[in-house]
Amino acid sequence: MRVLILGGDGYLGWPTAMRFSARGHEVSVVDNFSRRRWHTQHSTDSLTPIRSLADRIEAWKEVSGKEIRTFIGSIEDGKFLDRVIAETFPETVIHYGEQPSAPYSMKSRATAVETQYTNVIGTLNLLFSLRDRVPDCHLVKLGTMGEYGTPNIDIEEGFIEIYHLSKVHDSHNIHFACRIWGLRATDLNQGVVYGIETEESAQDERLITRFDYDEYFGTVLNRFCVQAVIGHPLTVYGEGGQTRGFLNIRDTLQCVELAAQNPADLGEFRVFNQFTEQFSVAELAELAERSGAELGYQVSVLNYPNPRIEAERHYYNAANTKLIDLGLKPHYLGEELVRSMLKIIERHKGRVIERAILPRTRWKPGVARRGVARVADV
Ligand code: NAD
Ligand code: USQ
Repeated sequence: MRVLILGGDGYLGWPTAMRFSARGHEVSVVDNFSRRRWHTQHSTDSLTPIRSLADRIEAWKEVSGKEIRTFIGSIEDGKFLDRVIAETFPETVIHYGEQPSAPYSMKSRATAVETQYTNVIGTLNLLFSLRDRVPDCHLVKLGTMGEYGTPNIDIEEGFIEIYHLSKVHDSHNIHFACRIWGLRATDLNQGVVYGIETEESAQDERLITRFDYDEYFGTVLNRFCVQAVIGHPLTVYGEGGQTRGFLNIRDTLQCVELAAQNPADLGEFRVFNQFTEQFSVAELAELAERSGAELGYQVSVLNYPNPRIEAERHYYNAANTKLIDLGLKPHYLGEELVRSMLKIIERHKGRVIERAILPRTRWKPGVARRGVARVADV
């Protein structure tokens, strides 16, 4: 299969590129390095010492004997994207190339606008290029379980009440394009991902993917594991009853592969819920505490004022049968898995920038400001 991976330098995109390449597919990746740039702007960095994309691709060729093509540019640049689609003529496009973080989007007006623009306009450009160049191509789009929020009802696999807005706009635009142009797409509403290593990246340290723990881009269990290793209290926001769907990074690769191997029909817009288990934040903190203690770390848990606007105690029951029906074999979370993450983190703990851990961005500024706002506030 000719596979084009958008966001192929990212946490999930790079391991996915290696996975498809290892399986003998013809893989091309697009990235504009915005994720690396956002970290530079905040003086933060991946815990793992990731190589440049060019170096990774060279290392992958050495290890596997396989080539991955790269295109450096932005998805919201229609001309660039159209040229890439015309040159690579993909049968499957896997779209990871977005600004993924809700806290980053809530940082300021500028970052909210940037998020909406890069995500919504990027996907829209993609839909037009697919229509004009490769109308039979299967789009596998990474959405989020956050599209549903935490409604007080069971979450089916489909469309209901909304929360994660740029992703929701994407879903509507993709749905519309399937309906009017007959394109085919799978929207993978993914839960929160944890983990570092995949089968391919474990073969050579130069292939490791990024791993973030800062307030904007680190996801909760990844953050807790880093905090456990460096002796920082685990940052449970609010009561810790927030419950989400979670999955191992290895299962992200499995799910995307299953979706690509079993494409939607022409004109079909499918929605799969991509997670394997549900946990509350407090349960994850307890797991990190227990697993850390077994390795001799002194782990404490603290309830911090919640910087987000979210329910801290709520009903949550989401369906996730469709990928299981296609053959997903989950890697379930347990102490052994957390311990193996802690051991990898231990190797890189000298790189932790502790200042980046505590949340500084409030989703709703506490005090209403009157008069002239400072530039930093807007
Ligand atoms: P990531 O930031 O590591 O990867 C995204 C990549 O896309 C980055 O390398 C970035 O530089 C690139 N990119 C962003 N905007 C781009 C643009 N306009 N043009 C070209 N390249 C661009 O994030 P990730 O964690 O790998 O997430 C990938 C996707 O999966 C996102 O859509 C995210 O919302 C979704 N997702 C992630 C998680 C998670 O827990 N990591 C959970 C659910 C859904
Ligand atoms: N949380 C804490 N402490 C922390 C970090 C997070 O209590 O130190 C809580 C948050 O308040 C939230 C939950 O943990 O209730 C999950 O937060 P997260 O930062 O791990 O994940 P989230 O913001 O939901 O975003 C991540 C990805 C995003 C994807 C989403 C899937 O960054 O791209 O869309 O997971 S989901 O959560 O299912 O919407």
